[in-house]
Amino acid sequence: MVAPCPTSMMVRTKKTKGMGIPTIDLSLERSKLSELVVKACEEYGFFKVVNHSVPKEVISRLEEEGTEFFSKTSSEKSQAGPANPFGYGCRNIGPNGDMGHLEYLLLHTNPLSISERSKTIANDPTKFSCAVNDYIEAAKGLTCEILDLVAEGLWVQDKFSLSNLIRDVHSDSLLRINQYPPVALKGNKNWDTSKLEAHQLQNQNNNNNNNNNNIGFGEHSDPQILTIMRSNNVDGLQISTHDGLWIPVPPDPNEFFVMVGDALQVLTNGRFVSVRHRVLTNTTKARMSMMYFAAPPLNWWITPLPKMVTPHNPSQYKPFTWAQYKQAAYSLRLGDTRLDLFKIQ
Ligand code: GA4
Repeated sequence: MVAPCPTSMMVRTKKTKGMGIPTIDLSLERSKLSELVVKACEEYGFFKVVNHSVPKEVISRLEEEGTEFFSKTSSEKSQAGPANPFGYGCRNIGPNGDMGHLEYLLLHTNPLSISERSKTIANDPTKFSCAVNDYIEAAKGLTCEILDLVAEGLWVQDKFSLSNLIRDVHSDSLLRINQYPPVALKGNKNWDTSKLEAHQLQNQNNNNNNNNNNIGFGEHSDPQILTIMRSNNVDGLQISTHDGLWIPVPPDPNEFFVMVGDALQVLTNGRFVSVRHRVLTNTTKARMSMMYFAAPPLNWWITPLPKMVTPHNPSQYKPFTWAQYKQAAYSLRLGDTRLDLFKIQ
């Protein structure tokens, strides 16, 4: 378990290598922290947190389990699949033909479902379940801390109104571990992103049906409220700015990246915009990433927080349940902007 929300935190934001990604230091005093979390959510829908309270050992235990699983033979791994939607998947993403250069484990965070799944995933299912459950608890704690800061920064009366959405035992949150094998470049040298500056990336491949072979995970936004992501020290993640510029995100194995999802866009009535992101494969090294996707229970309604709706700023979205939104997401392609279906014209 992660310690409850720290009482004293402050913020320091800095730009990551001049690329503009905000970094927020959670260990400092609280006063301006919420303001800066809101600013980062508004400007990028994405930021990095440092000095969080997730123990290193919780991270390394899950990383070890991931490494052990992905090093198994294909036929051993396929015992844990197919991922429809949960379990082991290889190259297929979702049910509508999207593909990427990756293999993954996609798990529901319900402890019973994890203990059942772990029997097909790990030689030592108890050790696997413990590593997964501890990581989920820690990621959930961090997510709640950030959502409480968001609520405070937006001056929402009930400080816990956002974190309560994911604290519920019936929360539909997910955990995903992705492994991207190294992929050699096919001719096009421009795809060596490590040598490219952000402005050179701007107009490259804004869609998912590219002829290049280095798309690990195609461009999309996450449907959930918030995503907490970390990876090993191998690059590949890129985020899109509001004006369509692709920015590479340097990996940082000890820290977490936070992404605004579609549901938080709705809850804030469009004040935050979910971040579009993608992963390109590395030419020499395997990238392993782990994501906690924070979601409410299936039958909960997603509507803008009352504070975010005024006569001058009416609700932009028709009310929908999380189950309805998921159904829409799974009926569309990965890169589609599914929120359009729920927009009030
Ligand atoms: C994107 C975020 C999460 O990885 C995920 C993905 C899901 C899947 O891989 O099964 C989806 C994708 C994600 C969005 C649209 C639908 C559903 C694939 C897809 C085409 C687990 C999720 O919740 O939505």
